[in-house]
Amino acid sequence: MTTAPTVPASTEPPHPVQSWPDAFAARYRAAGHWRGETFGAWLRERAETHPDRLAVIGGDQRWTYAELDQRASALAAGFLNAGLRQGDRVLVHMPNMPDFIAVAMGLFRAGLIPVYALPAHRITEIGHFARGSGARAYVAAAAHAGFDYTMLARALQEHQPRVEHVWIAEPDAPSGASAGSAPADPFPRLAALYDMGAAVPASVSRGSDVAFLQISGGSTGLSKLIPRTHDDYIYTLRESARICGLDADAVFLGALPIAHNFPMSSPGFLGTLYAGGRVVLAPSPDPESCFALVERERVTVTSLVPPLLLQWLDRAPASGRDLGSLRAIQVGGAKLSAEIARRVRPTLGATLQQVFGMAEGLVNYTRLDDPDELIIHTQGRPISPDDEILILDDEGRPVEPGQAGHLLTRGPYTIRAYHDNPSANARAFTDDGYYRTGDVVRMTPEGYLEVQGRAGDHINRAGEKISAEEIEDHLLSHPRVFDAAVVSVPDEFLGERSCAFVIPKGARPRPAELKRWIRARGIADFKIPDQILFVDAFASTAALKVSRKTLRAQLRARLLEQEPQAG
Ligand code: OOB
Repeated sequence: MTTAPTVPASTEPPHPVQSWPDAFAARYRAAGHWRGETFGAWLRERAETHPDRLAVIGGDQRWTYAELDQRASALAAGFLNAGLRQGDRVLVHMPNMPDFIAVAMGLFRAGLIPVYALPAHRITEIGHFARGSGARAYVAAAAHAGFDYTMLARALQEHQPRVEHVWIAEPDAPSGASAGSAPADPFPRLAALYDMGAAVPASVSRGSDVAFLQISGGSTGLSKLIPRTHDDYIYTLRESARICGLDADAVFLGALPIAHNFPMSSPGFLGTLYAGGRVVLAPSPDPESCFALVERERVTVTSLVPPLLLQWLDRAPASGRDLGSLRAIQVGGAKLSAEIARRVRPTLGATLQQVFGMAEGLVNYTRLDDPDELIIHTQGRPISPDDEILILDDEGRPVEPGQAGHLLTRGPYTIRAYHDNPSANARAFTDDGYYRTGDVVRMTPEGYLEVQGRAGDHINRAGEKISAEEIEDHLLSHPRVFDAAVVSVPDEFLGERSCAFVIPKGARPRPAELKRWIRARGIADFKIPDQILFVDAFASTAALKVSRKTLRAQLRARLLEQEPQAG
């Protein structure tokens, strides 16, 4: 498989590559899955076919396809004029705002490679992504949800001098606000690039090129970088839009952070634009602001995580808003209980679609016309006839039909390797290219998957994935922590929450102090343990050496025994 040609050599970290063996690539092309389309080219094509149709709505912005295309070109030109070169990686750290979409499309157009961080990420995570990707630039919102990203930008440049360029996007100035006053930070404004000339081609990439790096849920240790190609990702957009019935009349509400794979591409904002529909961006996922947008913009589809769905279900009846335009509510990211699933149609008047996917690739959907039983009880079936699914027991043998086992998969849009990470690759992929998802599933006679849980040590907190190991490392950095083990605990609202067992060194610190300590290390808030319990020692067993995995399982069992109603 080929790579983009123009990255200057030697001191550069490896350019992201994504390679399927030739025979597979040939098969996916012959099947028409991979068509050599690129993001830059299809946006231009849409802008030429229906220039005046609305594409993106957010804050006080309403952009047509022609405008989005023009902004993408201006940003592409601006990034290249500043000295970035095709193949360079650019960290994108923005909440749901129209500029996010213009930046993503502008980077694609220039052949630059976005690395998507979530708005909740802080300097530790951003530094990690910058190192891992070798990013040369950082594009962020000025501030969001009370956090100042320009401070983060300063810290990032201090620690990662390779990040030469920073651009800051200002959200809409509230009317009468300090428009025109000089910003307190020294960084150039993204908006200034919109004035640049737009003499760039619609696309400089090939279908087989890596289009962007997505981040993994981080099941062990720190998040890994996931290289996705134009070919493979556009295939999922095309098929997701078809499976979800999106066309030019679709109005998609981006309620979850659109940097996440689910609202990005399943079918998400990209699938909606691919289908010629309209994307509405909610600044926050809270039901009230979302309901107002649904009513005003006649939203037809949105994607939610289970705890958010629960809030929507609780608040919709008394909201006084007209939600009658909603046709489908997609729910994914974490397991949805059947009891809640049942309430969707009667309460929201829309069809539930369960979505079980992962940033590494495989996405499963229940189909809109499936019988209720499948929609309520399963997490759907794969997008593609060429998605290969294995369900294996602990010894690696296929389970009997209908039994639960470890899910492994490969196919036309599931990666074969993480970016530049041999040890993670050795763990996560089999020799014949299957990705070990870490999920435990069973398959119904209809070929639908039911997620039973996770084999690994990560916590799925309302769809946000937390690696136990990563948080233990932060705890262990505290001078009064001797040892720590982080486990998941069932939670009625969040699905799972995190609990840290800590053996103190000398005087026991207060839980609040430990939480402050971890927060001060600059990590996403959702990773801070919900609960901290002090113990004198970890459960001892006959084994002299207990693996952390076993230890976590023991501690979790003990906690559940002691606190059956935990939550
Ligand atoms: C999505 O992507 P990630 O990469 O944040 O997380 C993937 C993991 C899966 O391996 C599974 O453990 C869990 O999230 N998960 C679900 C689920 N959807 C994802 N567990 C149970 N039920 C579901 N419906 O979360 C993601 C990516 C694309 C589309 C949808 C979700």
